[in-house]
Amino acid sequence: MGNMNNKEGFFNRLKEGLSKTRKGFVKNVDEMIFGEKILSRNLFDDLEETLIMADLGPAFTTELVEEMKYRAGRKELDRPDALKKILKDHMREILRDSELPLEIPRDELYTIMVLGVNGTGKTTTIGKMAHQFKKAGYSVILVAGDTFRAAAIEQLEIWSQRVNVPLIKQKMGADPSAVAYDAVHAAKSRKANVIIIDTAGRLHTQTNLMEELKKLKRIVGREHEGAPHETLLVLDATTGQNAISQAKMFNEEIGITGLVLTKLDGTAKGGIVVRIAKEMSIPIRYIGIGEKIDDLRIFNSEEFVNALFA
Ligand SMILES: Nc1nc2c(ncn2[C@@H]2O[C@H](COP(=O)(O)OP(=O)(O)O)[C@@H](O)[C@H]2O)c(=O)[nH]1
Ligand SMILES: [Mg+2]
Repeated sequence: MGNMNNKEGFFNRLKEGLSKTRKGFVKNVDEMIFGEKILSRNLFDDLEETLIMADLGPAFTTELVEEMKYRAGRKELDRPDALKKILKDHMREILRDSELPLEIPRDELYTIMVLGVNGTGKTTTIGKMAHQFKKAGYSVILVAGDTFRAAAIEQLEIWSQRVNVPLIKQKMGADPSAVAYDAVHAAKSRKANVIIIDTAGRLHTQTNLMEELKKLKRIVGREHEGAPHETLLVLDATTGQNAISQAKMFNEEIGITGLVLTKLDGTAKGGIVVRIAKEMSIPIRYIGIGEKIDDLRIFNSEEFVNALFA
């Protein structure tokens, strides 16, 4: 019973985190369909506009509306509310392809490098991940690879104290590769399971940042075979098209193996998750639904769609 309540509380918190998108996009869809007795051209146009507004993206939207029109033409849809089921089913189908949670082995060193533009939520996500990993019984080491600002090192240090995991750091301005080098060796001698490396995110168009990140990746790989096992890009869901451009840019330059979409609680355009799933073939590992320590969720397509339409 207690477990039941826990599960329910967990789901309710996700619902709450997605409430802006539900109140915006889902409510719009409902209002549009409600009271309509026939499937009309206008209805399809309105729906198309709503999906675009909620950032589900042109590829998904066009495909979906085309299918709806096709099925309406074949008289397979009797009432407007049949559209909502098609929308949900399509979302599920697209999102399922992007669902692939991280699998971290128990008895080997696993290295995660966290990338992203300033302010997307890298450091916060690292703190939340460290908390989850620790709860799951892994020994974690955090690495202050954003040496560009003193405040960035301090922020990660606060998380390391809060979660009670060690931090490897050097002074501000130090070479991030040198910090990561130390961390890999510390992890080996302490027999730690997981290393999470924070990085700087000043302007992604700056070539020297990309060079620095490439070097960091190379050094980590040189010091430990197969590392980094995960190159995780953190995207701010409130930034829409920018998030897509950043994903493409970082993927071309560095190679990205997983995505995190943060701040879904802060936007009515949570459809961006669908857009990213449709346009990028990189798994979405986590979603951020708030600033608190438990507000990072392993991405689960079914849960996401259910919470959105609940
Ligand atoms: N509402 C909300 N805020 C978040 C989330 N993730 C991060 N933040 C906030 O975003 C701001 C920037 O985060 P930070 O981790 O410093 O970003 P970084 O520059 O990429 O390291 C902080 O105020 C965080 O608390 C989220 O999922 N939801
Ligand atoms: Mg940071």
